[in-house]
Amino acid sequence: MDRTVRLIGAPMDFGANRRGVDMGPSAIRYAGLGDELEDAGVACTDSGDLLIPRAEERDPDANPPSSGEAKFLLEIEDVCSRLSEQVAEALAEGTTPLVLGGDHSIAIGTMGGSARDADLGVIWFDAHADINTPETSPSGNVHGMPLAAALGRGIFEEMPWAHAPRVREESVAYVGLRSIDDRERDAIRDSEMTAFTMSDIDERGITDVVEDALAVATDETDGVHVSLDLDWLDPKAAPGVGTPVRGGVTYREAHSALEAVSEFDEREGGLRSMDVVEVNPILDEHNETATLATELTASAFGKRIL
Ligand code: HAR
Ligand code: MN
Ligand code: MN
Ligand code: MN
Repeated sequence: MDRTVRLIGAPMDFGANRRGVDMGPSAIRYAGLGDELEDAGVACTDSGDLLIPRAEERDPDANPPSSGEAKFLLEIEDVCSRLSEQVAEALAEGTTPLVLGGDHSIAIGTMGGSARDADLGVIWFDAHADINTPETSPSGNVHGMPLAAALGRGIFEEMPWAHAPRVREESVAYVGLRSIDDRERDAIRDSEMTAFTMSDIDERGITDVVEDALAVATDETDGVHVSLDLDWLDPKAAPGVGTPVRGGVTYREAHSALEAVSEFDEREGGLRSMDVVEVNPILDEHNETATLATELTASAFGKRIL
């Protein structure tokens, strides 16, 4: 396939509690992402990193009262608005945007840009549901909110930079959930989203689950956004993340899942954008998690053993 992937670095950690994910884009590039993608048979260009202020210079609580308890929401709005422009531009130029995080709040910008001119399905590979709103969040950390933002839930409905009207609940599928807040559980149950937990993967196997998730995300959409949070994996495979949760997918399951994404894409097309988030080099061991992020991304874009 003639595809050019455009890397966009978003070294932002405003959405997370623990510092360090701002180094994710460097660590992932250093692990050889460009070469891996070329091995996968796609061309690769790099737009470099978005310029992001240091958290030390900012006040997490400088938000207008209308934004509730979400920390650094003004900064996140600024970064995600700029990211959304770059993602839309990459697509308009015929390339596939691949955004390197950064914490998961950057996905607000990626989905916003990717859904600007298309009905967008979403596959959310994550231990967490990321469906809190500023009203429900137990932490105030926006990396626990990006799906709620894109779907325009709660006060995000009033925030055009966050709400992506062309992402519909029916087109969102979670894969691998295992850490959900009570109010998130209620939100998922009351929604049209599809959620596959780790138990579903235990019972049915990863390939079947991912096929179903792809069916959800491609039904009556123009393309799919894949959001890969590295804490989706078991911490044994991916130690370099800020919020590890035991009982995640294995190295092999993760590869199978992303290979299934690319096989589907080869058959039917539709992989429109991707982000790779929550790699924390400070907590990592010898850049293992960044290397894994790189390998999994290459699998998603078609790298095969044989
Ligand atoms: N649900 C918790 C909260 O809202 C923890 C959230 C997030 N951590 C992540 N997201 N890494 O995937 O604070
Ligand atoms: Mn997440
Ligand atoms: Mn997570
Ligand atoms: Mn909506």
